[in-house]
Amino acid sequence: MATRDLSLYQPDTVPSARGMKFGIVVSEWNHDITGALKQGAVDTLLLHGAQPSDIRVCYVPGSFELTSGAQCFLEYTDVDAVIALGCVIQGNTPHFTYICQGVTQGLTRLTTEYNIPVIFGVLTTDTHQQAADRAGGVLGNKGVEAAVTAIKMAALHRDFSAQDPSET
Ligand code: DLZ
Repeated sequence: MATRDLSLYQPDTVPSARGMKFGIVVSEWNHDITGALKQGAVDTLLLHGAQPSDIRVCYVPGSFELTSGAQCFLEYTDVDAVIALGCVIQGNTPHFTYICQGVTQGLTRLTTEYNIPVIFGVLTTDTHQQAADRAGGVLGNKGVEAAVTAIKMAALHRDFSAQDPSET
């Protein structure tokens, strides 16, 4: 099995997150995993300059509800990006497929409808061990990757929205 930390990145390639606002929506299902993802995301946002008061976390029952939780941030707050964190583990029924399809399509729809980055930080694995490996284990922490992606996308949106159209 590969043991490369997939979350390794060059910190100096990440823009400053100072002044950016983030919403993090966390699924309670498989909470040992999603709690670790949340910790990785929060630590990473802080490391890159986000203020604790600019990071708001909310919880939803399962990954299927991540879309609705993300929509609350987009509709009722002025976040620069939303990070959706969940963990869906394959069982013996097609439930896995329906949840994964639902949340993927839901988050994709939101990010285009609101034109605000919504980051997909959902682990979709066959086993609990595979999830643990990616939630602070030997393969890194998907929450870290989601936070880095959120900062980069928020910076991209800020750059474009600050541009004078006559100068492009
Ligand atoms: C029902 C269910 C099952 C079987 N498995 C998971 C899972 O592995 N990960 C997860 O985040 N949520 C799971 N859920 C709950 C659904 O996401 C959702 O909360 C319920 O179907 C209610 O809409």
